[in-house]
Amino acid sequence: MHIDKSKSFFKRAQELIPGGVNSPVRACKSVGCDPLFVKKAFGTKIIDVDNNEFIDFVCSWGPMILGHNHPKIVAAIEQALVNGTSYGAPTPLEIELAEMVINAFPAMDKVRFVSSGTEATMSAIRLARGYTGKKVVIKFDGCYHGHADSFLVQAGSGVITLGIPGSPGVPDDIVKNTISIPYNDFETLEKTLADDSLEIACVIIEAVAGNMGVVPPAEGFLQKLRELTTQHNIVLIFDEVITGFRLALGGAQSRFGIAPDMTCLGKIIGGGLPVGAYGGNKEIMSQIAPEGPVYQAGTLSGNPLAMAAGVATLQALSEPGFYDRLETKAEAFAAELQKLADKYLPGETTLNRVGSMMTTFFNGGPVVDFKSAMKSDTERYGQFFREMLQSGIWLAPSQFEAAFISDAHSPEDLAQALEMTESSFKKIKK
Ligand code: KE4
Repeated sequence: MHIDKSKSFFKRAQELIPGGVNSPVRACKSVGCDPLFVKKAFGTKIIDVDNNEFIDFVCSWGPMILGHNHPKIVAAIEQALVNGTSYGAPTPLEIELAEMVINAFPAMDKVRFVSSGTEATMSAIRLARGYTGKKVVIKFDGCYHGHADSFLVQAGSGVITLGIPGSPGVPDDIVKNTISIPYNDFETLEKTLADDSLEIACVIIEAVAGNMGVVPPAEGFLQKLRELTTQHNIVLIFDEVITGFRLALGGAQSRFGIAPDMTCLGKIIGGGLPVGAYGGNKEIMSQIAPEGPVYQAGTLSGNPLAMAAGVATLQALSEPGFYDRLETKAEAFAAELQKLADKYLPGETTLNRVGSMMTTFFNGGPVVDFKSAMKSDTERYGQFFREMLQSGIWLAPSQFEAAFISDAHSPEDLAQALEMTESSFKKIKK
């Protein structure tokens, strides 16, 4: 595979941009190669600057559930574009997207749009602190909620991929108000939430973790979390930046039948353009400026192009049968993947899947939390990643991320991916 142009772009990029990338995990450091630079994408295909073609299972880290360059999304953006790109003033499009989001998430009475998942979660915990007058945030080891200071303790995603312990630059007196406990650990959860001396404002959780690789909640864990946060008057925040509109139209909360006090969204709701959102019941959301005293703002919040892309995306996702079709496809693909793992790497991998998000851990398993995920053989994952890339399959450049199936993945794409997985497994077999 020729990658000369990517190499020269990467060399130049490193002179201008830290690490040559605008988000660390894209640097492919943990999988032992340099990043390829993208020229264009359509459907499930990514074409790099050297005209190599790949079948994409990263889907821009989740947003591209309809595939790249979907004609309906492009048309919606073009239609908005002729009217301008940004006004810094309200538009009817924001109402349209807000109605769609609130209809899909009944636990939300009101929603505020921002420009990233980080902004959504950062604002949600500020609101929870302002609403409760308390200061401590509980998160879970291996969960990642974006790069706001309060979250960079035992975070997932790029933080564990790059082995960054927390992050320099985050003052101790910020971090001391964030307590990270093990995911799926009922006993620690119960003990922590019962400790009134902690003055806990909120608990924030990825209802299905995607940032330590995919780790589902243990049977009853979310129910227990809801029960305890209600009992102790603690705001429960579901970070559904990945799972919102991914696992169902109503996200993980609809799949598991839990009503959190607040929900954070991102990725899919922007249809590939920068959108984040946080919402909750009227009482909590009334505390946000200008209605209430808790401040949050954003120049490009509610950007018309992003709103148009989001509306067109959610319209497509609302079509009858969309999620059944996606589930059937993902389930069948995962079953075949499991057969290959059993045949070539028996007992050496664990496949965790919820809906159309999945991770093959190079780890005998089970993988149920951060500690067990970290037992994975990241060297082996790096080998697998490089073999798959060479054979035209674009996977996440980290063991601790999710692979995504989109509506655009055809039977041929999936058959090709399975064939390349088989040849890669054969090559990395010990
Ligand atoms: P952004 O600020 O990156 O839009 O969203 C932060 C965020 C919040 N919550 C969850 C559950 C998330 O997964 C994310 C971001 N996800 C990572 C990948 N898992 C984004 C990729 C990257 O950092 O480059």
